[in-house]
Amino acid sequence: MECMQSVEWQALQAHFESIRNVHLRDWFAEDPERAGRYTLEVDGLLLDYSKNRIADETLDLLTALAERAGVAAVRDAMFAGERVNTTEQRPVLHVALRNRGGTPIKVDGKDVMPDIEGVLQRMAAFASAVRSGEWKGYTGRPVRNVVNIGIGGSDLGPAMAYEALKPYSQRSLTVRFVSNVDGTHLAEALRDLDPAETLFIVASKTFITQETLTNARSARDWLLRTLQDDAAVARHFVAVSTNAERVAEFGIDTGNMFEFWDWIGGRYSLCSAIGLALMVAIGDTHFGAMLDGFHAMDRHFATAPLEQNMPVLLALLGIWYNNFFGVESHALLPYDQYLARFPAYLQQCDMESNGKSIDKQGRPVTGQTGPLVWGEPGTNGQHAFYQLLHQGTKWVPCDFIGFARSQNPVGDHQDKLMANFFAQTEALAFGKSLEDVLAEGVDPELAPHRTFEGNRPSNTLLAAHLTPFVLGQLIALYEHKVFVQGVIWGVNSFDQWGVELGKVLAGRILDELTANEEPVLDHDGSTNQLIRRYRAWR
Ligand code: G6Q
Repeated sequence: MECMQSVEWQALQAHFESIRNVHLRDWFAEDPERAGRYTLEVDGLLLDYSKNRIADETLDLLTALAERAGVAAVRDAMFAGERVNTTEQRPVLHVALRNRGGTPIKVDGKDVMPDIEGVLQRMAAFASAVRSGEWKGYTGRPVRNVVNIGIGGSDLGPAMAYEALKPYSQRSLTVRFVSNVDGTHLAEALRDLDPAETLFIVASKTFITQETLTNARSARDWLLRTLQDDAAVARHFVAVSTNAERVAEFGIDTGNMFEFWDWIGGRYSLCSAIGLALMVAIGDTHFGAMLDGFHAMDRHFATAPLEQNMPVLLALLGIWYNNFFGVESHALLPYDQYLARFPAYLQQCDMESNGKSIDKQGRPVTGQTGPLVWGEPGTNGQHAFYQLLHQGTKWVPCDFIGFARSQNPVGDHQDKLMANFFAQTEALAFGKSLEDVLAEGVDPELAPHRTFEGNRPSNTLLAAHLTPFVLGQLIALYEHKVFVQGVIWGVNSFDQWGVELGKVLAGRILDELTANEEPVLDHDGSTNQLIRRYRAWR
């Protein structure tokens, strides 16, 4: 029987009815130990989850649900290389990419670690050659610009991590990421670059993705317009892919290809060769430190008891709000400008993984699955959408992510940033009652507008400093959170048939947009009309 029909689920439903109206103010007033008890620290990453609408019993019941779902067994199966991606019959082994302990991990009886380590070594040698200037372009000049061409899972990870770890990057290199098939993206990325000093990394697992191949072809044309010799391509293009045949067909020497494997999902591929642009930017030592952070969280996830397991806790809290309180979204609010792309990255990780309505057995699920995930860095968001977070009719559970020390200790900026960080979680949880507002002498007519009901939950993740290690921990934390939720909802978190659909549909319409003769259109009336208008205006 699926989890959402289980007695554990029903027990949670009953418990929910009994505590749904309890206010965080009361819970904190009753229990001075609450904050300490609901805090977990793993390798320098602290999670304070006390500002959640939970009691001890909630956690016990949620843990029982995780046990019922077999979270530990499915987790162990994933780590052991079993085919937990059931609809594609593949193992799911992003954890092998950062398996720093060197223990063997087998797929069909073969240890995958030597291949993984071999590619990491090739990446490191290449990154070092580019960084030192030893890798020369076709005219003998060193590389000064690196442009990663990829989309979705082959873009968001390295693009986000490059932004996050910019202070660790070699600043003499310009590193850019081009994903959108909108020609503007490529044009703006290349407009001030010199082809003789520019290296393209074409990152595509399948090497058939329309956007990436279109951008890569146009990049090659741009290069050859100046360098005028096909032989230049070998010095200015490398590929990251699972598909050597297609890479060769495109005209990139497979000697310049960095391999990965079909048991790495696109959105889980940052630690594979997909991270090459990042490694070139920050060097293999910092890249290795990031892998260490991933690995530390992997070990914690694999070994800590469920009730003290950080990814499991985040997953269960998410389920508590999503499935029992009926909230629809989840906000990620990093108080660090370098994490500006972190919400977008995790949006893919979460929404592509658990945005499913059919369970692993092929039946419609009976309850809500993945939430809408969104967010922006603070404090910017405070001057924009936080109004709804504080006083809207719907509420949004939030994860606040902050650091004690800034990468750029300018004056008192960091203390001001973090004062806002702490104040927001406090205000969301405790609000401001009508009596308090009136006691401040506010006009009674205005007082309701200035009242905050509070009881809006949040998690706080705090670390000393945003290092490569901490970034690895944070990403692995959310990857495993999403995994645990997928297990409990009974969906396969590792396929993406909804994404495949777009890849097919666009092909047909493209022919209709570009046909010389007026095409016979048999879409719906709206689509037909829009295509005709586009053809007229194009
Ligand atoms: C990720 C998705 C998707 C994918 C892109 C790019 O999990 O499958 O975002 O990464 O569609 O695919 P390629 O790497 O094959 O070009």
